[in-house]
Amino acid sequence: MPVSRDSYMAEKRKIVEDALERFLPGSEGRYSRLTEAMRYSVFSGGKRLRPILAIAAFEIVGERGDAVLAPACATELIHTYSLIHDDLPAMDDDELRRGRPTCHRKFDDALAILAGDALLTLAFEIVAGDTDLPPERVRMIVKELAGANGYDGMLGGQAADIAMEGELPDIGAIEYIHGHKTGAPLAAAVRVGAIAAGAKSIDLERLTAYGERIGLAFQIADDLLDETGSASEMGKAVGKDRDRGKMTYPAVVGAESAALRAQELADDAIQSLDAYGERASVLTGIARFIVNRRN
Ligand code: GRG
Repeated sequence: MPVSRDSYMAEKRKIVEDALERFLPGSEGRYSRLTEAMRYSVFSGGKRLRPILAIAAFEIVGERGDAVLAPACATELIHTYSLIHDDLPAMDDDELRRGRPTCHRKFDDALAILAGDALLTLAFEIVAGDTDLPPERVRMIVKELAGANGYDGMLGGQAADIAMEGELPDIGAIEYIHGHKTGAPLAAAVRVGAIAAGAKSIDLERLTAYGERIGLAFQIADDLLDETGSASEMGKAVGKDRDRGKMTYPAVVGAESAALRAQELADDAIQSLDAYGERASVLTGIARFIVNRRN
């Protein structure tokens, strides 16, 4: 019987929370304010979508067990760092994240910068220190995470996003921004799970196609939620993208076409996994979750 997506996500979320607890330093010692700030942002109720995707990719390739946990948690640490820095006054200047004061509001700007940096570096430390995986897989995972989140991935997308604020709508620009800023880290989460499992190139190809499509769908859904969602459900301010003249999918093609495009991408993502039959039920369910979520 296919596993229910919701129970799978809840079970893996708990496993990820416990593993993050083991990987994160405690809040004692001389630098306790720093570790407190790191813990504050990591343990603030995120969906843990990226590590869950990594685990699901690891499992679809036929592996089970804890060897995926360090790379999976690394994706969440990098994600949390990006949220902390994105909320800073020099970026989006947000007061609320996941329904709580943002890291710099709770602590201060300097500590938020340092906490983000510390989470980014910790991500690589836990992957490199992973003795459960063969060294060649560790090397590939480090390269994957660095590439997808670096200048030609998330950071390049963010830089383009800032540079294009207030410019005329342009579908090519928006797909570049979304594909790099959000799509690349999400696709990398899927890929590191597959790499940890020693995936053959055909599996990696299928899962990459899935990851890239859900990555783009995720950001379109997020753009739509920014227009139609509520601040209480989202746990952060909404409507800011339009106010700032951000280049979003609904701003370029309209809300209706954007919603259709997100569903179409989810369908294409699911189709990339046809070869796995019922084994793909969890990843199929996650693709649907990504476009139908309320936060
Ligand atoms: C400033 C380092 C830096 C990067 C900027 C990825 C990014 C680029 C910034 C993070 C904020 C942002 C607008 C990301 C786009 C993707 C997105 C909507 C993230 C929220 O992800 P969820 O919904 O959040 O998975 P939770 O709270 O569930 O973890």
